Amino acid sequence: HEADAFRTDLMTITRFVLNEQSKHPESRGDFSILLSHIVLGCKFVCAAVNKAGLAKLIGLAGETNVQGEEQKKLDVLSNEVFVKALVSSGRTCILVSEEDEEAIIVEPSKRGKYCVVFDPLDGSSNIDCGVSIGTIFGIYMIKDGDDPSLEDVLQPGKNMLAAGYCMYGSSCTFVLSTGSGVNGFTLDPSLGEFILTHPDIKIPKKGKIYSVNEGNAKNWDGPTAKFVEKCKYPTDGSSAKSLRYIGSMVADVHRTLLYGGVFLYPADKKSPDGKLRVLYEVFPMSFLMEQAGGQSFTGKIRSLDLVPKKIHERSPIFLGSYDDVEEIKALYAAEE
Ligand code: AHM
Ligand code: MG
Repeated sequence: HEADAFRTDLMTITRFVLNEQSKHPESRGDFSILLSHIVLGCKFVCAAVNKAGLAKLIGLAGETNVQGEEQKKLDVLSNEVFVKALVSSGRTCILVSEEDEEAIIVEPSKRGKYCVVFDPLDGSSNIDCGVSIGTIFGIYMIKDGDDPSLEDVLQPGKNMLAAGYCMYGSSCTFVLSTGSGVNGFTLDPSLGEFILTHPDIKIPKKGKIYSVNEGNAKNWDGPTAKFVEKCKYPTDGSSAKSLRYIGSMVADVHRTLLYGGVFLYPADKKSPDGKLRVLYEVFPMSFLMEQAGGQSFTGKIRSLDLVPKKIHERSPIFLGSYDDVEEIKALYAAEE
């Protein structure tokens, strides 16, 4: 039986990626190697997050990161682990991390053809109270192999080869797309391996949940305000949506992917570009959403069509179930 097969014929993430790779005879395994280093980083962070309360790892590191936020020890640690894991893979040439103001150009002897953009530990406000946090990443391929430059990462999200996230929640879940669907893996702590538990994830076409920081409502623009009003007081006879908001993008997007609905971090009068960062938050999550059959919209265009000018650029984002995002698009179109 299928259930039995699952239990005794374990599809680890390594086996899964090697299988995918064998469909491309020209591939030399570089992507699998890169991914195994990302997975190692996630396992390390998962262990650190689980021990944080005990080990007193949490608390201020006494530094301020590039966005002027207080940096927690776990953020610093996670960033160091990912940078070292990515450089030592020998498969990367340029790295952009939320925690580093400048892009990291990998030294020539350790260079490969991949560019990785990542947020090593997202959801910083949830660290100290033990609520879900996560790592987000996106992968591009360098244009000119010998000379990595910022241009290699200042590309629209649709040029990404792969994207994913790891959620450190009630279980540790790794969600990945290499451009042919979305698959979810759960860490079996006794094996130290991610096992395929959510094959070919598809987001419901329409959802019953909306997810937004409503504390910002007084500063929203017309279409965002109208959409949220419609979620609460639908005028088409449908039932009202439920509100769920964790304040960790990975957890809010993960729930949206599995249960359907919409997650939004819109523009507001105080932050006309919203809060979330294009390269390592908006793009990877938009890539996954589209691969799962959903949509992602900036309020103006398809999110993956954005062309970032700066590595830490921000953008408003509306993502989730296809039909729900259609409604948001219609409200913005009516505004024009
Ligand atoms: P961070 O990089 O400081 O962790 O901020 C990003 C997080 C996202 O995970 C989340 O979606 C958002 O900030 C929540 O913001 P807010 O607290 O304004 O609702
Ligand atoms: Mg972040």
